Amino acid sequence: MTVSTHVRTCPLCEATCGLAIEVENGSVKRIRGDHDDVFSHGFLCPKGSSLKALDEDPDRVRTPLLRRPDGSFQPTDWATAFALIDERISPILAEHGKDAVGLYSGNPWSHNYESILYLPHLYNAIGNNRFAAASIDQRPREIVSGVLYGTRMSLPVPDLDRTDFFVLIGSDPFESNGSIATAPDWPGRLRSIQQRGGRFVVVDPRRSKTAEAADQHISIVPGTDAAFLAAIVNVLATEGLVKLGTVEGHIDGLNDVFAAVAPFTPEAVAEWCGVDATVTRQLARDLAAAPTAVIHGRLGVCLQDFATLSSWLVDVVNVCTGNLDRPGGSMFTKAAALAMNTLGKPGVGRGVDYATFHSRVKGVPGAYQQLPARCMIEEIETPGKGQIRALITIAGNPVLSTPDSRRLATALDSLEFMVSLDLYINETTRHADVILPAPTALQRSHYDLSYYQFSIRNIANYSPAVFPLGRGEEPEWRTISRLASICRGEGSTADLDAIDDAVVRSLVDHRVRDPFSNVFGRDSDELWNEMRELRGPERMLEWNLRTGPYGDGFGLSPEGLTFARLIESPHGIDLGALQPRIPEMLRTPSGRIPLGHELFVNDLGRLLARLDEERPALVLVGRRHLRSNNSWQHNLRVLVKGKDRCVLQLHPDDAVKHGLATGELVRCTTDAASVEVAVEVTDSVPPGVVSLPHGWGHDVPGTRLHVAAERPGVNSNALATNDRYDPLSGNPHLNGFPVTLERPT
Ligand SMILES: Nc1nc2c(c(=O)[nH]1)N[C@H]1C(S)=C(S)[C@@H](COP(=O)(O)OP(=O)(O)OC[C@H]3O[C@@H](n4cnc5c(=O)[nH]c(N)nc54)[C@H](O)[C@@H]3O)O[C@H]1N2
Ligand SMILES: Nc1nc2c(c(=O)[nH]1)N[C@H]1C(S)=C(S)[C@@H](COP(=O)(O)OP(=O)(O)OC[C@H]3O[C@@H](n4cnc5c(=O)[nH]c(N)nc54)[C@H](O)[C@@H]3O)O[C@H]1N2
Ligand code: SF4
Ligand SMILES: [Mo]
Repeated sequence: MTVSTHVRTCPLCEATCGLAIEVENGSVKRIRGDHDDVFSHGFLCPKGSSLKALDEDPDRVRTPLLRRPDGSFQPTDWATAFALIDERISPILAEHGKDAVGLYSGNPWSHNYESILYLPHLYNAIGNNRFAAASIDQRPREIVSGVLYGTRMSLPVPDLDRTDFFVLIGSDPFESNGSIATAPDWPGRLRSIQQRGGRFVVVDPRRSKTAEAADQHISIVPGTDAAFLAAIVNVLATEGLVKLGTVEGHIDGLNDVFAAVAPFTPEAVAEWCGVDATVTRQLARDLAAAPTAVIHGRLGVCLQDFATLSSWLVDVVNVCTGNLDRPGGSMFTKAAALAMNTLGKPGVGRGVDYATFHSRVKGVPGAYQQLPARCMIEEIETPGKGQIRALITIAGNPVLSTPDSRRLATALDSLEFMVSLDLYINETTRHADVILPAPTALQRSHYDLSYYQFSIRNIANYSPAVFPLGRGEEPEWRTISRLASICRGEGSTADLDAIDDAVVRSLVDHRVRDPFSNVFGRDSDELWNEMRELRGPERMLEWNLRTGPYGDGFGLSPEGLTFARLIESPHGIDLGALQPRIPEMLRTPSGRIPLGHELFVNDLGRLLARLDEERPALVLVGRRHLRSNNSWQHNLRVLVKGKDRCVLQLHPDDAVKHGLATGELVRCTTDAASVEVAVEVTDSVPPGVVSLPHGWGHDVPGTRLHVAAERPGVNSNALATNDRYDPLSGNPHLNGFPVTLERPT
């Protein structure tokens, strides 16, 4: 009997916990937290150990599949699958142009460095119809960061371990393990704030698990956060509490901000937000008085009408209280690899790609080479030049995760061709003509390229694959590279290794000519030769680490980071606590922070006009559960066992009003759809608000999800209409939209 222990970073959520995976005779015996991990010190949640069940799930797709006319799927080999994709996609591109092929990439894409490094190949091979889960998630935050700081991933993170006062708005890390602030063990870190004499406050319509643990819970009316935050800025300005601290000399337009928030007194917005003016005033004063403080906004503020405005106001509050870029406040990570805010000339840049192109049908602004995911429906449905005729999905399940899902499902059926790269035949991939399998996390190496960009400490950690790929299995980077090659018109058999060599070689040639790089002026042949042992994503990682801010610069700083050093450090390398980085990290054209940018200031006018509008009697918000992960881990019995999680929570007053009791079915209706769902009566939601988690509704025919289908739940996004969205980001209102309830007949 051979038992070995492998350590690996968990790729399932943003927390990046270290896992210790015991393998016996070629299969996983158990998975525990890695006590030696430099960041997580042994912490893990129930999802971490579910990687075993995922790897062993008999429903998983293991070979390429072709859809038969009756909707069932037939296994095939890779060469046949790629030849068919070429045969179907190439004529569409030739006849209708690059926009005719759309692409949707989902959340697990961002947890997989292979996909992150190779998706750009596919991006460059198609047109504007590129969509991603970011635009049903953090896109508003990315737009704010792009405009204020000059790069998409300059996302300020709360310095959790050093702050004295933490305000969390629209996030429930006791369930989600935190977001845009990568840190294992959020619950422990939040308790530590209290143990060292600090406080944390949660602003959330629901009394979430996190709110229950907080020193104060402010229950806000869904969708009104922008007005609440504007009122905080108003108090800071009018009570003379503004102090900018170290960023003082770098901010532009502050007076424009103060003028624009003048009408938003706590008294003026109290009724709209459902928050007593004294509470708002006190919070503003507490933020100003605390030795260090930070406010952090997440998903609850990103999936609503004023998502971009709210995300901007979060930064305005942090700036005005002197907490931007100081320890204990809101800081910028300096990631070891691929951090845009470490490349090029420090302190100034070209700005970002926002609103430089718009969607064809509705003219919604694009950002970062992508259009909002909500546009996908109308771009498939609407005839004309630029219509999407073929779609590629990679690691995404938009039929459960984007609004008006039933309409999207119909639109997918109207496509001329669809191909999906995924682990399962699910609600989305069942529409595909070809499904290509992806290896599981245990079968690939890992470096958390995305989440180390906004980690609360600077961390670098590489994990090799636990299991090798089996015969007939392809690494995800090669599959993506092959799809890109087909879309570039190179057929289905091009030499991917030669393409990869050419791409990396051109990166090297380019960087040695960059005067701000640590390899400026070097001989590119020499650098190229030093990487000769590596290929694919590992070589890309080596390149980015060595030329990154902690890199060895190919011998320039012998103590610096290399791929080999990561191999020698299986539990990770802690590069230290966050350090102040302004102005060095700025990449805005002006080299300053345009805080009073008209994009945001003007949107306060739109908000002001809204304050007099009548509000719907009942609105729906989402929630997450610790043992669930968006739409896709519901086929793992170890996670879904126990009581049903997809239930509609409603307040006792609303239950009485509608004559409903826990366990009874209710019909929940919007202008998009009606669903019937079991009710849970609870005062954790306020009157006028119901809560239903997303990612359920596993009862559609043609999927292969046997466990999930036993307790399918309902699809909350079938209820969301595609027409309600934040005009600045295109993010849909998946929280806070109106619903009506009735007893089913
Ligand atoms: N109402 C409502 N809707 C929401 C949200 C909400 O809070 N409320 N949250 C939004 C958010 S934050 C997000 S990020 C999106 C998520 O939206 P999506 O990314 O579209 O959905 P997921 O459920 O994450 O689906 C992931 C898919 O990737 C597959 N997969 C898993 N691992 C891999 C892999 O390694 N390789 C490949 N190729 N495939 C893999 C899974 O089988 C699944 O099909 O949902 C959004 N939708
Ligand atoms: N267990 C688990 N963990 C996950 C995921 C998962 O599905 N399950 N998904 C992962 C992903 S993709 C992401 S992006 C992160 C998200 O992580 P978080 O940002 O923590 O998201 P949620 O847990 O959905 O918490 C959002 C909170 O916003 C509240 N809310 C709703 N509407 C409003 C509003 O109008 N204003 C305010 N202030 N609050 C509102 C909701 O009640 C909810 O408590 O979690 C990640 N981690
Ligand atoms: S908290 Fe996130 S990263 Fe940590 S074990 Fe759970 S799913 Fe994995
Ligand atoms: Mo997300």
